[in-house]
Amino acid sequence: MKEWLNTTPKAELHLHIEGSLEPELLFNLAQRNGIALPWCDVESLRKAYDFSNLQEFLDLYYQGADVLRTEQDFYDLTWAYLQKCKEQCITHVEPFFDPQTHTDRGVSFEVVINGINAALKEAEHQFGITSGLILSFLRHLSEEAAFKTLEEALPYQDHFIAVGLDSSEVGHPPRKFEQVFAKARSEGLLAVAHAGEEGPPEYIWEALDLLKVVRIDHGVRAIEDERLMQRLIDEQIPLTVCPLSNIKLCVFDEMKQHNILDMLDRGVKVTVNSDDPAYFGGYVNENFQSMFNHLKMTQQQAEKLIKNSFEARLVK
Ligand code: ES4
Ligand code: ZN
Repeated sequence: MKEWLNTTPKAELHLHIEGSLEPELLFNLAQRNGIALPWCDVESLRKAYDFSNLQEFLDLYYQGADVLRTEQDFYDLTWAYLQKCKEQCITHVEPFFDPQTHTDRGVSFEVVINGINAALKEAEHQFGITSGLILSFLRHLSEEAAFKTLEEALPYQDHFIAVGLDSSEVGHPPRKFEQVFAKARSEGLLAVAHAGEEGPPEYIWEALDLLKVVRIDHGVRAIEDERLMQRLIDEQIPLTVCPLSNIKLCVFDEMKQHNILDMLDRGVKVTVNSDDPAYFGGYVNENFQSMFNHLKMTQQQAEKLIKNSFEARLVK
């Protein structure tokens, strides 16, 4: 099974590039930039990756991102992820980046997007990995702040294809961002949003009806709302599910309880993704491997999940 997994072309549609920052690279970049870290070594940092909810993870994730300062840092971060893609036979990626995480601490938008974009282009050239970048707004910040970010981003529109919505979900419903998503769509961008990870099914309805997203990130709580399930099935709206992430953030207590295969068997267009692989214990193949081990996934189900990912691409 491992051999088949390692050699079958796959796509990844839910990956935060900042969440692919492995502790080793984090320490290297801190040293290169003369930044003091609160952890004494790589092992003690890894030990801190023990979360009981989304917010506990986000606090560490934003702290980790502080070592990213220069265009070269963003290039190296993205390049390391793309090397992993090559190893795991991931041939198409649609990564998120969170510009506000960087611009709010004085790193310019241009530095961030140019570093990421240069690595994506080089990987297409060297490895044939295709990609489409997604600019994600931080939902714990205001809609006005998202508007400012969009304005800054529009001159670089040829470097990204869509807008997304991430960070602390509960208390920050999609409806808070209705106007800025309308503006982004009017500029020709596609829309996706995290919804139904920790938040209720209502947030998934809002993402679809108010933000007009073409894909839902996570969406696992849709299973609590039968009418929503029927809509996802009827309209074949893709969900970018991240099984290991959901276990690490206690959305499900253990992998055995994950609902991804129940959704798949009911006809929902679910896909398998890694979310923040450096923090959650694995890339796409480790997510599939865990599903084989704990959910008794068949190869046929895995093939369908992979096919779904290619069909759910924004860049076709
Ligand atoms: C995230 Cl797992 C998750 N959920 C929401 N926002 C995020 N940003 C990075 N990872
Ligand atoms: Zn995510």
